[in-house]
Amino acid sequence: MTTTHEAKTETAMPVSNVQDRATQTGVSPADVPQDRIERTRAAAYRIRHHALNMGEVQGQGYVGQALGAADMLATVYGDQLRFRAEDPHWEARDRFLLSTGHYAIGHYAALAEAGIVPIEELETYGSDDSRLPMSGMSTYTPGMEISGGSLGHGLSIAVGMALGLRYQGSDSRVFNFLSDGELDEGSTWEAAMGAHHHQLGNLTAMVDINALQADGKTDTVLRTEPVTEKWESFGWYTQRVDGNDVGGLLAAFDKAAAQAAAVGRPSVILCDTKVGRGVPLLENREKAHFMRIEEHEWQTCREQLTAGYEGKASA
Ligand SMILES: Cc1ncc(C[n+]2csc(CCOP(=O)(O)OP(=O)(O)O)c2C)c(N)n1
Ligand SMILES: [Mg+2]
Repeated sequence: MTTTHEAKTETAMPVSNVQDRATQTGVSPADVPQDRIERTRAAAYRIRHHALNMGEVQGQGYVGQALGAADMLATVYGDQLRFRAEDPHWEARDRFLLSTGHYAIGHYAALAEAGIVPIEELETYGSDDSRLPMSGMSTYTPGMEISGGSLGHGLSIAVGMALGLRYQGSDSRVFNFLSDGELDEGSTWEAAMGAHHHQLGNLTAMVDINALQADGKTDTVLRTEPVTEKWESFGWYTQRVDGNDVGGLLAAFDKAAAQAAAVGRPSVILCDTKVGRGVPLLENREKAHFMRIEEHEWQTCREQLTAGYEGKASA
């Protein structure tokens, strides 16, 4: 590995981010305070940086997805999710379910950023005996609620959890992270129908629409558009945002929370993202689903990431 592995900004998320949900009232990106945007953008930068360092250990991996989804993960973990870093099983926590097991690299980076997994441990990613296997496993990793490698099951589990929490009188929320490939699965739509039927206002789904799947572009594998209308017709409160715009994401998550409390129906945030986002070298790479990155390229990736972040941060 090369040496420059320190993320540029040192401030980490609060170790425990139990927060007053009533304060989250922004309804459009313009309403979201700038310091909240900057804090989330900095967290997303660090998540991307961690993901590059982890990818370098193996020389390859699902790095493009981690870079693309970093803004979504930073928004959820840094701003929305209720958890206690020192007690990942805390009963009153919100649940974050990663149904796309192969996105684990990005999720581990977010868990490290949240203080749930030590940052030093990230370099064990994908190695024998590591708690951080290539595909997310609930029995291995603190904060990993489900084993999600078999795609299309996450939303069904989320529906069950949301129902169970409601029966228990809990105000915990359930967040499910899906990929656009998971929209090919019939089970996703069964779960969507069930969530609406049971008026699960405590459930928020977010879909990473990176327009890519293992076998190629989503619209050539199985066309899922018009995605927004599909979720709407299933009765969900539906928003579609630029998934790489932190201000828009924060506003959308705020609206989802407010909507859920008001009418008790599930929310979905459809996030259009770019694979490899933040690292131009990787943004247009062929075979982006599972990237092979040469030894000499990793440092360039980190430099491009930092240059882009600093440019944005001073804009
Ligand atoms: C039920 C199931 N079918 C097939 C696979 C094989 N598989 C792994 S990743 C993947 C692509 C799914 O699409 P998406 O998550 O959108 O891909 P990405 O954006 O990460 O390229 C597939 C088909 C699987 N893991 N589970
Ligand atoms: Mg995809």
